[in-house]
Amino acid sequence: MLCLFLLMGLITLVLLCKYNRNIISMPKSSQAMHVFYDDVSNISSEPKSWEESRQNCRQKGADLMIINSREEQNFVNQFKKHLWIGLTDSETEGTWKWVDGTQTTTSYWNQGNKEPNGGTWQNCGEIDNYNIEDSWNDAPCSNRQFWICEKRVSP
Ligand SMILES: [Ca+2]
Ligand SMILES: [Ca+2]
Ligand SMILES: [Ca+2]
Repeated sequence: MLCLFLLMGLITLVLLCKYNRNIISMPKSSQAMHVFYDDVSNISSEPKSWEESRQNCRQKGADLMIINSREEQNFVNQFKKHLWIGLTDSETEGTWKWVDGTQTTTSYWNQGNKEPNGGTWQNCGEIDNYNIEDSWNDAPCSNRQFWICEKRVSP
């Protein structure tokens, strides 16, 4: 158990050194270890469409962020930016899936704005109204904005 703990610590350290510039944080109670890439404050990056954002994540061996918990939801809200997340209903209108192919179980749509409300012309999920806890909005996938990647590094 102690060895496993030390090993995970070492892996974290190595990753922190390797990706220092892009790593922002890891929610502590995540069951697996996750690395989040910050393309929010990266000056060299420009706003991208959902698909281009996803490609950028995949180039880093990651993917657009999948929000699995209230903790991750709060984490992403704290950037106070409009951000693409790994959520889309492009395949079947109204069926929201994560980039790993799973359907949403827990969701944080902005109920006040009656999201998702965009029908077939809004098929990608974003963090929109970050000042309230439930901040998801469906938006046109071609909109250009920043994004957040998540990489799972658990064994
Ligand atoms: Ca996640
Ligand atoms: Ca839609
Ligand atoms: Ca919408």
